[in-house]
Amino acid sequence: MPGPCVANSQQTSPLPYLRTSRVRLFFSAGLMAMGALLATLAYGTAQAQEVIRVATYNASLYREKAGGLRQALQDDSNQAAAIAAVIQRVRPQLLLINEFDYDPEAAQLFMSRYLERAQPKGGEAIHYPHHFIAPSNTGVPSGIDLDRDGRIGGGNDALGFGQFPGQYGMLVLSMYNFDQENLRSFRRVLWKDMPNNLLPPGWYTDEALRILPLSSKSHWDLPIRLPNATGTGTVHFLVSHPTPPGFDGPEDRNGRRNHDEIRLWADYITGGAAADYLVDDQGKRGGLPIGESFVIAGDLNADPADGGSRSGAIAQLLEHPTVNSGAAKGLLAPRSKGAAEAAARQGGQNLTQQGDAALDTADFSEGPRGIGNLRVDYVLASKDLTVCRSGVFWPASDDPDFVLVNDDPKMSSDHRLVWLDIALPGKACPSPSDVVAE
Ligand SMILES: [Ca+2]
Ligand SMILES: [Ca+2]
Ligand SMILES: [Ca+2]
Repeated sequence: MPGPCVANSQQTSPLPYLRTSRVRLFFSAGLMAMGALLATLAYGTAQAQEVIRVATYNASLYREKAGGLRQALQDDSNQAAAIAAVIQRVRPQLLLINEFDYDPEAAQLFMSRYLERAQPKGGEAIHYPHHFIAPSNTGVPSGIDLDRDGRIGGGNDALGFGQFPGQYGMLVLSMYNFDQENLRSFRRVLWKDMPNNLLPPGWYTDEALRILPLSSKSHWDLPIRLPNATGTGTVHFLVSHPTPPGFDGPEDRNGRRNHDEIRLWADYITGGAAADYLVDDQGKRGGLPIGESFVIAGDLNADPADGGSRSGAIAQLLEHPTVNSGAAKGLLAPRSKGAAEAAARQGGQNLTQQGDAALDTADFSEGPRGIGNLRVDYVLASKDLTVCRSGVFWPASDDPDFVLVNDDPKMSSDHRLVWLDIALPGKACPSPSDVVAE
């Protein structure tokens, strides 16, 4: 059942389809604590009172036609049930779902018919009082032959690759309220307006450059209000889904766009002059004020060592001076036994990769045109935030949860859920004796 709207949220929000309820926030706090306690027993979850669990999950909840996802969710979708089961096991308080077709009704259906019902192999039902969904550039016709195949139309000529407007969109679910006055989106920033961009030389016409956005889906800054000793503190949830670097030619237009989509957030968290070109869809210029806390989340389609992204693409964030280094590339970087085991079991391209297979987050093909498994899904905290634990939900083959992934993209997704536990403002991490290594 959809949560009731705060009366003025539609008017005050610069972006559509924010649903929130303060009544439910208080009501759900008790349930959340109880759910967290149960989850501690089942899955070793850290205490929700001390930490916030932030996650990203490319859930492959897209379909081939507009309305297809809604239809699939109205019928009983085994795939959606498996995705919900994973979310119920990990129980993040703040979650980005990538590849969720833009459809507010589908978002309601996914919550009410899947997350809010205990799923086979899942945990307790989980209720998110707040969610955010908004239009995506994917599938929006450009009217221009962007891929230069001599015809106008189809997914490759859309503002972002997609068969219909909103395919492969994004959905954010939250236990905490959004700061509705300060939501920002960067869906309309033009690629040509980024200084020193990597636009493929000579590929796009002037006509194309006048309309081609940088963001293939959208980039959202969702300020989340977290409880702290003095009331609330804000963490900016910076979410996106840069285009995959393949599916193009020697001009590497997608690899170049992927690099620059990642750079948008790097410039944003640098702030100052570096972000001066960024004008959000609400008309406000500039990046994140210095000193603000943030968490960057998403399938960023770039592995630090392997795959087809531009050299240094993800390093723009992993090496950024304001990003928590230990949780980005150190001992607290999210990893799993299942990923390491899958790389060895699946062999092929995985055997010649350079990166640590335990850090992989996506089970890609080892076929003739495959690239093997990669680390592409990230939750990156700002340096001022204390990261307590991290993980990737990728069960090993001797784990009963393995059926939720099963080396089969159709079982749930070709990506795995990635999470960080971050100490709430003014709180410390749970004592080391409570910490269970994932
Ligand atoms: Ca074309
Ligand atoms: Ca694979
Ligand atoms: Ca790998």
